[in-house]
Amino acid sequence: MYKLEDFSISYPQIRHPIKDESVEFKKHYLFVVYYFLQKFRVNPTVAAFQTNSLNKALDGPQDMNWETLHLDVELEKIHHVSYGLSNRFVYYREQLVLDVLFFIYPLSADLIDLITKEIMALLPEPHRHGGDWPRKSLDLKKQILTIPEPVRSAWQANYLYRSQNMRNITFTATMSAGKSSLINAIIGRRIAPAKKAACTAAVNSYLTSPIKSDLLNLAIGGNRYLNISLDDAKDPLSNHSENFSEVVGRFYSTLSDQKIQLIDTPGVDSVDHVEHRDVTFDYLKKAQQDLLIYVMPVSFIGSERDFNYLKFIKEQVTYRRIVFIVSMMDMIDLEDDSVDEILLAAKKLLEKIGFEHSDVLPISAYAGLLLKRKMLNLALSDDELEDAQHFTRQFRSKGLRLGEYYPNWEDDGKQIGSEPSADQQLKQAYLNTGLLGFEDLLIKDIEENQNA
Ligand SMILES: Nc1nc2c(ncn2[C@@H]2O[C@H](COP(=O)(O)OP(=O)(O)OP(=O)(O)O)[C@@H](O)[C@H]2O)c(=O)[nH]1
Ligand SMILES: [Mg+2]
Repeated sequence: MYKLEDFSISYPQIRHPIKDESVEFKKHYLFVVYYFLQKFRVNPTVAAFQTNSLNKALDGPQDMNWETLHLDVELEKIHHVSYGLSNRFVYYREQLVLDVLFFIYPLSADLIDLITKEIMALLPEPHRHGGDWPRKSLDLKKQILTIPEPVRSAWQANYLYRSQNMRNITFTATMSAGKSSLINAIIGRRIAPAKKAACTAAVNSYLTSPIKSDLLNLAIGGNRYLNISLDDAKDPLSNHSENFSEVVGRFYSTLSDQKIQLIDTPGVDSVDHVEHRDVTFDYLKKAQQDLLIYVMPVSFIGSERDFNYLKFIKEQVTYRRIVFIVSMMDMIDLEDDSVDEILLAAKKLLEKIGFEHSDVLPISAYAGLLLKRKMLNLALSDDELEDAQHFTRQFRSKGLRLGEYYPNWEDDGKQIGSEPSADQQLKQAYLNTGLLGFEDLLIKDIEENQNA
């Protein structure tokens, strides 16, 4: 069997050297890649997915079903001089070895030699010398990769990612507290469905991918949706009746190189959907949680809803660490409230239940998402642009420097001249939403517990 995590690795979408070759040649080339992937420990379904991701970079034949092709028949064609394919294979042999090795993990020196030898054996007699150049080019331990950019960075990101243990970060709260919105802010994209009414109905995980592609892979029940756009993912993600779903895709985040999954859970106190509570309770009680993020909406600090749910967590859920987030901080009115007072009220409630000396940190996920997207030049609607402008002003006021509440806070926003430039203003406002501080806290936690 395979896990959705297996679909986190696809071929980088670079201009591939064989892109201008004939479709016939590309088909044989891809088949050889597929053949070696499934031969060397990649599950056939995953091998087909990975081969198709390479096919995308090659602009190759449409709708190929690699699993139905036979090596003997294909080799016959490759060796047949009239096809003119052998010469092309000789010419591209090094690239072919690299393409196969990209997907195989873990790679050892012996395995690199073995795969090189087997691929060379497909070539006409005088060209079978493989030698040790692949092993020498791919010294992954020392990170010496004598292959040109941008493939080199893709190799490094791929292997760094695969060498890590998967870390789980679980978000939980009462209904409409802003869990899904906070996850979207970290991802930098609105993947998790979020709205005012009870929304999240299943435990949904969002896994990082080291590959810089905007396409997503989904697993919902027994169904797989591979290489689909965010727009195409929305419907299957919002309308299914499974208790669990997984999404793999690129995060626009300082966390994007970490091997993590953000786990979104349904709000626990919907009167219309009491079953949501059971889905979350079952999930939280099933095993010890790693890092648990409890989200409290600023407008309801000290509410009975939180009191009851927090008591349940204290008594029945085990976790390595819990962090409390006060969300939707853009909604506070600085004339009536101060961040310090709000955090104090939250801490008092927590102490009553027995959560002493906890991290209680403020954030505006919505402002964080918009300002992050603006800084990264990612698309924003007209309304979002207007909100982003508003947040750039709002989050530069003295009373809303939320980033300062996070550990390891550093303000390196040096100002040139007396008036900060538009870029500096945007950056200051972004830091003040608390989102970067929160991502930083998660990274430090992951790094400190890498071997846990
Ligand atoms: N102004 C503002 N609104 C927010 C923020 N975060 C979330 N919201 C809004 O609050 C509502 C609920 O947010 P969700 O992210 O769906 O909350 P949730 O906790 O995932 O809700 P359930 O899945 O139903 O339990 C949505 O309308 C969001 O747009 C924020 O930082 N600022
Ligand atoms: Mg939700």
